Amino acid sequence: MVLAPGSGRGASNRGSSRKEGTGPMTSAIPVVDLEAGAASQLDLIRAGTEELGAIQVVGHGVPRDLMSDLNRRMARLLSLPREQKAQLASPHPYRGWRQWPDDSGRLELERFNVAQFDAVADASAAGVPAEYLGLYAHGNRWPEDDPGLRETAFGYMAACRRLALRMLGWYARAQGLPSETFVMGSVPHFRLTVNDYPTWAYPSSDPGDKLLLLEHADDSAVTILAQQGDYEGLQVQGPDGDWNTVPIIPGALLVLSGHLLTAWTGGRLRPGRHRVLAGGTATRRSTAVFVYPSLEVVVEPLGAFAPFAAGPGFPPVQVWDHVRDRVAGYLAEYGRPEQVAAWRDGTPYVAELAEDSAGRLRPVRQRPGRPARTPGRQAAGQR
Ligand SMILES: O=C(O)CCC(=O)C(=O)O
Ligand SMILES: [Fe+2]
Repeated sequence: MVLAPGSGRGASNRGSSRKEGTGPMTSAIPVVDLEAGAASQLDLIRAGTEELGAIQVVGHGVPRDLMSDLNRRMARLLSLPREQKAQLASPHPYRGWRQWPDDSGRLELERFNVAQFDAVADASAAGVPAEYLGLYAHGNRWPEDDPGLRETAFGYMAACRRLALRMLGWYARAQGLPSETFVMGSVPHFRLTVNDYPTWAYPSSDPGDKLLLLEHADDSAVTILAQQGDYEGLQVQGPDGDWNTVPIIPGALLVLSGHLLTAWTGGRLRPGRHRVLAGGTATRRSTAVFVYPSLEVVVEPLGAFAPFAAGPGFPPVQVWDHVRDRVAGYLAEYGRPEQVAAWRDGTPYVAELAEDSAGRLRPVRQRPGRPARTPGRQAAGQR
């Protein structure tokens, strides 16, 4: 049972199925090239943000070598033997490594999560006020055998945060507003999640009918998402409830609008509702950086969006209040007793998996002298 880390409540993996919203599978996500000058693409940006809450960007300024370096390191980490990865488990559902089985114990998703700061002292040094420091009480978990991962991950998060702020500037301009409209505050909040989905190849189940991550919208302002794999598993919902496949465009990043952007705009910019289908012949990975305004910022419909904000739909919310209770809320709604106990006792949590679950056995060890496996092609090891 998974609550996606960037999701609102209710985005559980429980009972995953592809039943709802079975409209035509189209591919209507706009692709914007920031190098070509976003000013000439404001119509595309407006359509993408008003109708879908999703835009693919190229020419985005996040260095390709940084993206591939992070991807390579994460692929390596996630293909390690399970007992080695378990060393990186945390009591906190959104720190370090964790496997997320469905109700029958079959692995649906494996994650490596990184917070913006390694520890309370780092957050304090960066100017996070004392009253919010508890957010970082559970430190990041880094593998000892890849000391470069930390710097790569932090570099990538910083590049995505810059992109997020740039995109918000363009989103404002596409509405005819100044690019500084969405004020992110002194220390914009962000975090990183790498999702690794197994292939779904059990004798009794049809992968074509399986969702590995249920429909949800992220709770961020925007999320910057990169996807890797050998099939297009991510879909974004359109205004008519139809599902739009997000094509894998090498080097492109998907920018998803989250609930906070919708609240800021009184509903004018819809949240990008998305879900992940099973498929492919290799594990699928995605790397998400969830970007929020600074914790002290209060998000409420801005004056320019007042005409859209009729009714009680968007009460003011401080970002701190929006993020502080995510773990408690998740555990109250979906937590299994052993998960709740691990959180309460401060012990790292490693989920039980069913006998036949993917992700249970050690991956096949590489023989010396053989080239490294292609990232994402560790499906055999997941059985
Ligand atoms: O795997 C994906 O493409 C989407 C992941 C996602 O929605 C999330 O982590 O919130
Ligand atoms: Fe998401």
